[in-house]
Amino acid sequence: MKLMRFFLITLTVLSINSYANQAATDQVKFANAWVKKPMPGMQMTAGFVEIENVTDSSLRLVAVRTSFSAHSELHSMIMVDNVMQMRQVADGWLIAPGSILTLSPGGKHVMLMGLKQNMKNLSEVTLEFNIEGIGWVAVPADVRAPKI
Ligand SMILES: [Cu+2]
Repeated sequence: MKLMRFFLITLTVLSINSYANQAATDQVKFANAWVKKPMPGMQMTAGFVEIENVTDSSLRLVAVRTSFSAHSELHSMIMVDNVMQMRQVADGWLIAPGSILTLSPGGKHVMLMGLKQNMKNLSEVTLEFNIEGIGWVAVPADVRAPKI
């Protein structure tokens, strides 16, 4: 009984410190998470995901992080003098109630920089997303070559 209580307390602390608890992750649904297999010699790549807000209020994706990249940023694409450029977004992205935020090639994406050497050998990695008011949520993502 005492041991059980110890485990429960430990679990609670862990979920507050590192990941959102199950009740919190029930507020968002993640789908189609994947990371582009980096080009040979490249230290950066991009990640994509669909995040659905299944609550009645707005949510905001504010940050991303991984254990295999030194820096991770949220990027959007904008036109500058007829040239597409990517920019880090300052305040993340709002996800309206019931809507899906889509990160996909050519559009919004997760920029992963300073990749660890072994990353190109992995077929699955973990992306962590920070949703304001919920906290960090870990999402498994396939590593795959982009469709050409
Ligand atoms: Cu980018």
